[in-house]
Amino acid sequence: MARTVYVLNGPNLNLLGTREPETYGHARLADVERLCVETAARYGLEADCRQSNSEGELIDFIHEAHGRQAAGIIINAGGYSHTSIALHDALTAVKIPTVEVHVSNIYAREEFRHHSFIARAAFASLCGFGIDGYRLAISGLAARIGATAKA
Ligand code: CA2
Repeated sequence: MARTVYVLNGPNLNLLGTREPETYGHARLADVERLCVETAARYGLEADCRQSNSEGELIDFIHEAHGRQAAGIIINAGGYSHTSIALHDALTAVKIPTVEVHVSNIYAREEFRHHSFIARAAFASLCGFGIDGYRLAISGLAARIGATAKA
């Protein structure tokens, strides 16, 4: 069974924990990635975490996930969530079970954040749980693909 879960973080998420703590909290991207690695391991999965500020590189990561027969994708596409048909198309093309995550509650924020192109290509979306959303997303993905928690 495929075991690798790609955890993709998009533009500006490398700044997590350094600015706007009232919106994004105090945890840093390194904390997110540690949480993902630990959560994935509970289900016998391996989290391969990537961050890019470039739309094209995020698309390349999605293609790479396909090439490596990844078990799933967790994606926070940041601002590209609201603009990128290209990311939507890449996720739709590879047909890998995908969960969308947002740290903040995008529906409690500006109108322009209320629509996500990623949501249409994902089987689930989570927002507003802070970085715990990544843990919940991996647990939900594990349930979806039949990966059970190890003792
Ligand atoms: O809530 C989320 O996770 C977002 O995907 C974050 C994006 C935003 O454009 C989306 O609407 C919602 C922005 C990421 C910027 O991250 C920063 C973190 C700390 C300081 C500055 C930016």
